Amino acid sequence: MADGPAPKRRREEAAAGPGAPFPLGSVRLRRVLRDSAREKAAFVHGQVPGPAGQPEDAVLILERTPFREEEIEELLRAHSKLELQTRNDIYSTYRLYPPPELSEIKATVVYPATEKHLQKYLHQEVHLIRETWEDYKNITLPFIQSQSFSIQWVYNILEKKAEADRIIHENPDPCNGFVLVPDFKWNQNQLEDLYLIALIQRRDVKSLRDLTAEHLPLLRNILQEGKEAIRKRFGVPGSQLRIYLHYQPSYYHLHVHFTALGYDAPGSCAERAHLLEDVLDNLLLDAGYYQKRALTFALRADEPLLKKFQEVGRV
Ligand code: M7G
Repeated sequence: MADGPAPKRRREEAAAGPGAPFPLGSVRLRRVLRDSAREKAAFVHGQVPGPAGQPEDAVLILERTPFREEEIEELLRAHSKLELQTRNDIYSTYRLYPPPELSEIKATVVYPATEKHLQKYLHQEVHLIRETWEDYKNITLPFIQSQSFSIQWVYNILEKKAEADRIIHENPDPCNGFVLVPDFKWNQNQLEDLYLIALIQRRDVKSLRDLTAEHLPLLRNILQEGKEAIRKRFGVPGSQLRIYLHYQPSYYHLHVHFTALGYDAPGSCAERAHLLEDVLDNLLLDAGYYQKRALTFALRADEPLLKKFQEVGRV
């Protein structure tokens, strides 16, 4: 399950910027990891032939995109087929087949994918953990040091080796600076599901657990400059943004999520999201707040970290 650094070929591709598109047409479907009717998304394990012809794993996330207001009239007018399904009194339902240019599917590819990526998207039961500071030091920290997702993609953004043209705002200060980019989860076509992330320039802060009063200027910059940049670029005021950190994150390089308040973003639930303004207040009240209090998070049934907590009778 160890992920370690991204394979060399992947790093070179990423460093070189966008290369040839992933060969979606030659994917062999292995299994559907998760299929969410509510999110209108399928998470799929597929394989493509690697450089020596051997099958290599990929994760594909296929999502139906939200409607755009300016396209709705065209969608109703220019459909290629319309089938009446049922009619009852004043109610009726139809199958409407849109023309190809209005039936976009957002496809996100992780390739080559590790076993840990496959696990991340596999639907499983979840359990709540209440992690004390001692648990963090004795169980979680050694675990995340031994195995966590590669953060090469973060360094590529910070070093302008990838996504440089997507940067919305940058504060280059090595200690209190950050880069704001659209999150992979957002296709930028509509504001309803607006989603950006701020990645800090410094590389020594893994997560919420590392934060102390020393980081207040950095966090204030992210809050103020991030809100201002989003207002300027997208016209969305700070009062309509949900600005938060995840605990546990998937990637242990501190980052802050900015999502549209009206969007029920994955991971914005009470057991994972910590509002940035609350984090600031907590650190003002007590510089060592996050090295003292217990934090709650959910883990999927077969995650090795859950096993570690079970071994010492903490679950
Ligand atoms: P997280 O809290 O560490 O984990 O957030 P999560 O993925 O379980 O939410 C990391 C965020 O970075 C997520 O919102 C991802 O969608 C986003 N993300 C991940 N990758 C690999 C990339 C990337 O390469 N580029 C961009 N722009 N966003 C990414």
